[in-house]
Amino acid sequence: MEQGLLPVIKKYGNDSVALYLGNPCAHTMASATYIRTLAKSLNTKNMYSSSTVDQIPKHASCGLLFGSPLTLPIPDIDRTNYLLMLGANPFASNGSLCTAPDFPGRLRNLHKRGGKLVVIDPCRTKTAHQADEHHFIRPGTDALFLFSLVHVIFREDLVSLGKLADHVLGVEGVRTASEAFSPEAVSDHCRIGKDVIYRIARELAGADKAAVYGRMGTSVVRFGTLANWLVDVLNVLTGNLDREGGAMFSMPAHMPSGGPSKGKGFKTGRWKSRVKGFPEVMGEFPAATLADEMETPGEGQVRAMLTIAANPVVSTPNSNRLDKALADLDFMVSIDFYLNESTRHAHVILPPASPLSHSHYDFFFYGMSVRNIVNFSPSVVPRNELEMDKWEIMARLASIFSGMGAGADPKAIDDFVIQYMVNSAFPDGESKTPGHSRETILSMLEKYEGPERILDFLLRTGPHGDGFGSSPEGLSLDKLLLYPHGIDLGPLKSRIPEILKTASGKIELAPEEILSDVKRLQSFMEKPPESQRVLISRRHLRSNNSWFHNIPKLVKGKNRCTLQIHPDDAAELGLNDGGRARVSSVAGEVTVPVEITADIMKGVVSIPHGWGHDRPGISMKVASKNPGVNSNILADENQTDKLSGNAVLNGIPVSIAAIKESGGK
Ligand SMILES: Nc1nc2c(c(=O)[nH]1)N[C@H]1C(S)=C(S)[C@@H](COP(=O)(O)OP(=O)(O)OC[C@H]3O[C@@H](n4cnc5c(=O)[nH]c(N)nc54)[C@H](O)[C@@H]3O)O[C@H]1N2
Ligand SMILES: Nc1nc2c(c(=O)[nH]1)N[C@H]1C(S)=C(S)[C@@H](COP(=O)(O)OP(=O)(O)OC[C@H]3O[C@@H](n4cnc5c(=O)[nH]c(N)nc54)[C@H](O)[C@@H]3O)O[C@H]1N2
Ligand SMILES: [Mo]
Repeated sequence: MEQGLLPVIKKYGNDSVALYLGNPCAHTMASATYIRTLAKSLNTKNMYSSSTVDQIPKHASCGLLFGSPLTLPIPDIDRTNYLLMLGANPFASNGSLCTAPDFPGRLRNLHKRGGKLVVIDPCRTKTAHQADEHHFIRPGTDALFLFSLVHVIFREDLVSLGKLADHVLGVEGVRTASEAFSPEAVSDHCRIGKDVIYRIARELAGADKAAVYGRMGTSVVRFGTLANWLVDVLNVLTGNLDREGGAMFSMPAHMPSGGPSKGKGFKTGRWKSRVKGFPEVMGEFPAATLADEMETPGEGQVRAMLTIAANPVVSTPNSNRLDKALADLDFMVSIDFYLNESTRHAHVILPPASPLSHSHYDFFFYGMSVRNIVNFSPSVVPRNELEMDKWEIMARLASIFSGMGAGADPKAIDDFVIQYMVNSAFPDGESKTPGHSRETILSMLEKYEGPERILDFLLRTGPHGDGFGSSPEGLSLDKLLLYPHGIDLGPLKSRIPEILKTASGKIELAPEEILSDVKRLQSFMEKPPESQRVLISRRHLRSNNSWFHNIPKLVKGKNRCTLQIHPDDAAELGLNDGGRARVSSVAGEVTVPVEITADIMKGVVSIPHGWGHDRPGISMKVASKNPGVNSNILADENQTDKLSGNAVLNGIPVSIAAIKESGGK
C-alpha cells in the first residue's frame, strides 16, 4: 500500500489523493478520534464524505445561524406538544440528527399526552400513518412551504421571540425575504392547500411548546440549505429555540461547554474545487463532483483514493460514471469488511477487526441527543491477533503519509495525539487542579490507549468531568465503567447565549449567503408548477444504506427494491403490480419491479437506495442473489444544492415505461 500511494503523492502531490469517509465513520470511536490526524497527515484538499449526500445543508445553515456547523438544534420530542416533521421517517430510520432510542415510542407518547404530530412527506410512510395529520408535498418544494409559514407568521403578527429577543439579529431581513412567499404563491408548487398552510402556521405559532424538524427529505434536494435554514427560522420566530419542548441543544459530556458567547463565525468557500469551483463546506467538496475531479486532467487531478467505510458507487449520484472513474485510478485503498461495488476497485482492502471487538462511545450522536446521556460499551469479544483495531489502521496510514513508514508503531502516533490534545487544552502548562502539570495529566491517562484514552481525557475535561481531581465526583472513563447502562445526565437545558459562536455573538437569522440564494427560490416559484414525474428514495427498517443486504435474516421475505407508484400513474403508464418498468433520467436507466400503492403521491415514484449488488467482481453471496437496482444510476450529479453542494437525490425527474414481458410466466 505504501508502495502504491506514496509514488502517486510524490509524482502528483497530496491533492491527487482523495479521502472519502462513509457513513459508518460516524459510528466508530476510531474515526471520531483519528480521522483528523489521518486527514492532517494526508493534507489533501480532496476531502469527501457521505455528508454531502446527506446532512451538509443542515451544517451549513446552522453554521451561518449559530456560528458553528455542529451546533444543531434537536427537537425536544419528549416535552413538545406540537411537532412539525418534514421529510423524515423515524419509524424506519429511528430518527436522524436527533438521537432518541425508541423514537417511535416517544412519538406515540407525544400523541398520548395530547400533543400533535404533523408530517409533511410525499409518501404516506409508517410515521405519517401514525401522525395526527399528514400532507403530501411535491418533492423539492419544502423551502417554499416553510417560507410561506414564515410569511403567515409575520403577516399575522405572530412572531414571538420570547427570551431570544436579545439574542437575535436579522428578523427584519427574514420578514422582507418572506414577503413573496405567500401561501397563495406556493400552494400549487407544493400541492398543499393554502388553507392548510395558514392553519399550520397559526397552530405552530400558537402552541405553547412546538418544534419544527426536517431531515433527508428537506436536505437532499435542490433548496436543501434554504429548507434547513427555514426550519430553524421557524423555531426562532415562534420562540421555541432553546426552550423546553422546542428545539434545544444537547450538551455532550465529552465536549467543552461555556466560554465566550462569540466566535469567529462560520465560513464556506475558503477554497474551491478545481473543476467546478464548488466552495468547500466544513473542509469538504461535494461527493457529486468527485468524478469530475478524477476524470479532468491537470494539476491536482485525483489519481488515487482512500475510502473508509464508504460505498460511493452505490450512495452517490451518477453511479455509473463514478464506477468508471474509480476503475481508472492509479491506486485505491479501502478500509472495509466487504468486497462491494466500490471496494472492488481497491488495490488493497484493509479489513478492520469485528465491531464486537471494539469498544464504543457515541462521540457524534451525543451531540444531538434528546437527553444528555453518556454511555460506554467495552468490547465484548477479544480481537484476533492478526486483526487490527480501526484506530491502529488509521494511525498506520497516518504514519505512511507523514513519512514515518508503514512499519512505525501506531502507539507513537497515539502518544503524539494525546500530547497534542493535552497541550492545546492547557496552553499554560497547568490544569485547573493546582500543581497538575501536563506531565501529571499524561501520567493520569496512562491506563488507556487509543480512542479510549482520548475519551477519558475528554470526559475528564468536559462539563461533567472530574477535572483530573478538581471535581472528584465528576466523570472519567473509570467512573463510566461502573455504569454498564450509562448515565442519564437529564433533559436538555437552555444553552443560549453560551453556545453561540457567530462574530456578533447573536443568532444571525438573515445571513447574506442565505439571502442571496432566496432569489433562486423565487425564480423557481415564478415558473409554472412542475409536473414531471420525479423519483425519491426510501429506507427500510431491515436495511442500512448499502450494506445490510448480505445478511440472510435482513433480506429474507419479499423483494423490497421496487418502484412504488400511485395507482393513477400506474394506470396511465400501463404498469401492473409485480410487472417491470424501465425508469430513465438524464443520468441513466434501470429496470425495476413495480409496486402499486396509494401511499405515494401522484407524480412521484420511489426506489430505495443502497441496492444494485450485481456488478462483476463483488463478493457478497447473499446480496448478489437478490441484487436489486442501484437507484443512484438515475441521480444527476449536475444537480446540487447551491450553498452546500449537497447532491439532489430526492426529486429526480424521470420517465417511466412498462416493460412488456414476452412469453409465459
Ligand atoms: N433502518 C434504517 N435506518 C436508518 C438508515 C437506513 O438506511 N436504514 N439510514 C440512516 C441514515 S444514514 C440516515 S441519514 C437516516 C435518515 O433518516 P430519515 O431522514 O428519517 O429517513 P428517510 O427514510 O430517508 O426519510 C426521508 C423521508 O423524506 C421523504 N421525502 C423525500 N423527498 C422529500 C421532499 O422533497 N420533501 C419532504 N418533506 N419529504 C421528502 C421520503 O418519502 C422519506 O419518508 O436514517 C438512518 N437510519
Ligand atoms: N438515492 C439515495 N442515495 C443516498 C441516500 C438516499 O436516501 N437516497 N442516503 C444517503 C445517506 S443519508 C448516506 S449516510 C449515504 C451512505 O453512503 P456510504 O457511507 O457511502 O455507504 P454505506 O452503505 O453506509 O456503506 C458503508 C460501508 O462501510 C462499511 N462498514 C461498516 N461498518 C464499518 C466499520 O466499522 N469500519 C469500516 N472501515 N467499514 C465499515 C460497510 O461494509 C460498507 O461498505 O448514502 C447516501 N445515498
Ligand atoms: Mo445518512
